[in-house]
Amino acid sequence: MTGRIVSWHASPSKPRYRPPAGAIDAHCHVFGPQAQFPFSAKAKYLPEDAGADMLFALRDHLGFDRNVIVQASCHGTDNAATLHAIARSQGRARGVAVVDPAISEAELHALHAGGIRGIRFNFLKRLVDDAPKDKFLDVAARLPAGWHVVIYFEADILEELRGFMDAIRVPLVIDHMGRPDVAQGPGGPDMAAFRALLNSRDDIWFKATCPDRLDPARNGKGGDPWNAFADAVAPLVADYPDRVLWGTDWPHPNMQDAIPDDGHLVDMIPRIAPTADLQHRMLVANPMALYWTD
Ligand code: 0GY
Repeated sequence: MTGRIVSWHASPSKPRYRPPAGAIDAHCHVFGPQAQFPFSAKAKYLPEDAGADMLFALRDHLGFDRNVIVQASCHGTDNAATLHAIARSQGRARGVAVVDPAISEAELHALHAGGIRGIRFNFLKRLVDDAPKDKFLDVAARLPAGWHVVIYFEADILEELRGFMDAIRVPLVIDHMGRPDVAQGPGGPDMAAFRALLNSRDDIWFKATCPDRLDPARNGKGGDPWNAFADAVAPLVADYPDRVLWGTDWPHPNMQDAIPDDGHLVDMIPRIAPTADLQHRMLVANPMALYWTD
């Protein structure tokens, strides 16, 4: 791979929407800095550095208080960059790790001490070489108390993953709602399948994230204001208000051809969560319950 990628907006706008006090960006990443935290030899993309200080400057610019940093695939199972960012946050960040399923109990507890509260299983073939379900189930059964599993998959494999997800006995958090085709509308087959998953147990949470990935019409260019995303996602937030999280997805891995303006992403919040009560649950109460109970 040659040429490191920039996938984030250089000067995101100031959002018109002001998040409530204590608001948490519950899906973001850090990249490097590479000199200190090299990328994985198996990385499928090679980004420019986007480290903790950049993330925290964006947090303040957008009016947020805290971050949940999700280990990005470009760092493989070495969580040092994520742990470093959490350590620099003065208690204002927690994280989700990606681990070798053979990880020891002692290493899991060291991650807990470093602010990790979950692990992520990534099923996107363009991001990871393999996703061994049997090994994932083994490690999911050995997590420290209070942890959860974050799963990233696309809508076309939801049914195939149902048995696997059923077998995980800790709470699940689904990245980007399992990437439904929002153009199908709120009652389309992808949203119906996702609702069936949510209805199958009461400890599955989801991130109402990524209009830029799911509804690529706008992406910082003005024009179509992500209407399909708002139409499909607002009913889901209304129906599952205690199970929804929100995040920027900064630095937007792999979005270099359609980089979203983070201010515009924040301005989507009142369109999917129109009341102060919904906003407080999605941005404060729900992520606090998952990430800051101890
Ligand atoms: C996201 C989405 C993507 C990338 C990763 O770990 C990653 O590299 O999650 C993607 O390319 O869809 O949520 O960050």
